[in-house]
Amino acid sequence: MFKNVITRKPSKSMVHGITTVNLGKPDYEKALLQHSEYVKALKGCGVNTIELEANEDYPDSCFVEDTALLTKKCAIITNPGAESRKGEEKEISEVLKDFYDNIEVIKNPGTVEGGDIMMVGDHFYIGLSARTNEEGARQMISFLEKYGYTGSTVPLKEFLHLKTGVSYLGNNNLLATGEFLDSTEFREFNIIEVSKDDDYSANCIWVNGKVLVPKGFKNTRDAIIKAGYDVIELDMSEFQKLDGGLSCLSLRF
Ligand code: CIR
Repeated sequence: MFKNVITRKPSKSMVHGITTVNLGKPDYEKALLQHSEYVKALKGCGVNTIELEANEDYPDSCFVEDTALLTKKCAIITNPGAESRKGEEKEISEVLKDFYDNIEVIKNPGTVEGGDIMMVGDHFYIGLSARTNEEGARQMISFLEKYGYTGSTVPLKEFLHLKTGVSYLGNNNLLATGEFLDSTEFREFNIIEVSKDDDYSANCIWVNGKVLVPKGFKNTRDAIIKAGYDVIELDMSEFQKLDGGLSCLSLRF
């Protein structure tokens, strides 16, 4: 169960956020509305929400997931690999002091972004991507082991982050698409397959029994319902324009 969720309001500067897709610039007002629906949905899952103010200095700062890994026993502050995102993690570190006694920090030359880390019980899968390097993963695994957890790496070929293409929904159910459909790392899971055309919807979040799913992906939604979950659909169009999914917009702990 998650008790708390941290989010950060989108900044006006989000229109300058990093993107690899050709969907146009996000509409800021619409993004604010979608973000408030997202926070409302999380509240409906029974969590306490900590809503941080927008930070205009960082166009991608609403994607707060990338700045830390939060576990039951410790917080690990990441070190973003994207140049324009370096520094986002410092502010989160301040906020986390109210919740954690044990705070660890990933240091250069290691880089890690939270979107590359997927928690499955006490094990953490760490994607090796353009944002998370081997040294960052090595530091992350050694911090995890210090607190009794385990970690392993998963090399990425096409996706931005590990969780762009795979989401753990509990009960051994794994939503997966593209390169992760036949990964040896994930072969013990019940795979809920997301088609290539719908690959944006492989990023969903499980929050206390409910699954938040991006709106407009009927096949994915139906497959998740068929697996026994209550689903909440959310319009994510403005965040999709910046390669951002549902998990990216919060830190859940
Ligand atoms: C970026 O490229 O960093 C942002 N535009 C999107 C970050 C998405 N975050 C995530 O998947 N955890």
